Amino acid sequence: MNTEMINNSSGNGGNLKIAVQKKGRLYDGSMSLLKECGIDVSNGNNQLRVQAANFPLEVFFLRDDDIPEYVQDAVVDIGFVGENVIAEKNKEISSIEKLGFGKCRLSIAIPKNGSLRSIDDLNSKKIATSYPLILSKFLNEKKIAATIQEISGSVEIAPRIGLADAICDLVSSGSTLFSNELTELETVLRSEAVLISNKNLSVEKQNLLNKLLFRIRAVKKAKNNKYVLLNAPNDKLEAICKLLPGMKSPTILPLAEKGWSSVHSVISENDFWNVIENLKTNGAQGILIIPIEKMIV
Ligand code: PRT
Ligand code: ZN
Repeated sequence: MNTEMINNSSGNGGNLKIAVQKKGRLYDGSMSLLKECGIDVSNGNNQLRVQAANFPLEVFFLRDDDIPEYVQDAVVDIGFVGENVIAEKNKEISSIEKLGFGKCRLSIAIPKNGSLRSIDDLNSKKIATSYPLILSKFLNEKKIAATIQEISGSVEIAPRIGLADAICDLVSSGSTLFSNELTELETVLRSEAVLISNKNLSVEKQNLLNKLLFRIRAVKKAKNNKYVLLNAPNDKLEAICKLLPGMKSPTILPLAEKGWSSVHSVISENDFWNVIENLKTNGAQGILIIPIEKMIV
């Protein structure tokens, strides 16, 4: 598919055009996020582009590698794509917001039982990768003189077939490395899906992007927080409230049983278990944790 096909396929100038990976690891996360933002997009017939039913958004389904260039060239206005692809393609685009899915790392990996031990051992060795630009920057920074062997897929088999001494590839669970008897030596880049944008959006499109961004942030915030309800003896309320800053401050309601209150608040997913343990040691009882659907602060 080429740029002209996409340009010719769209007649509606009032729409914000978003590029989403057609199929692959970012597809589900991208489509769920749009859904959670209340935007209905059906991609039943494997189409190139789909108009959202209830938001001025046109979704283009593309290969992830093409997304930064299409955003730079204003073929589409915005896109969901991995930070690894953004760094490798090195286009003139703005990264707007991390999206919390598609998390992985680009790592150098070496044969488990080989002679390589540290990144300095990579001097004058050959490293296979699909990320030559990111890897060459990394090697330059570390002053390592290795040869980069660019390959487009199945990077993990390169050492076994004698094509390279090490690899630089994406890792998430680590099971691909494990089953190929490779081990991680160094993380080169951490990545997740991000929302990117063209640098020269019209005011109208910028307003639509702001609307979408408002929804994305509400969805993200809700995912990172939980609603907590608990009962506490009144003499412990002060200590418990200090553990629960909430959105403004916790809501406190008297219980039917004298001397006890119900406390409602919001806690962050990050320090969730610590806070729960501290609440318990400070006398909280009957703690209920409830997921939040959207959170607007
Ligand atoms: O067709 P198209 O070009 O759109 O798709 P693609 O095949 O290039 O990409 P795809 O779908 O594999 O990945 C899309 C994006 O998902 C990547 O650019 C990353 O931003 C992100 N992502 C997250 C990953 C992984 N995790 C991942 N584990 N992309 C690839 N992998 C591969 C990795 O290359 C290796 O082969 O999975 C294997 C390792 O996984 P583990 O779990 O065994 O460690
Ligand atoms: Zn790709």
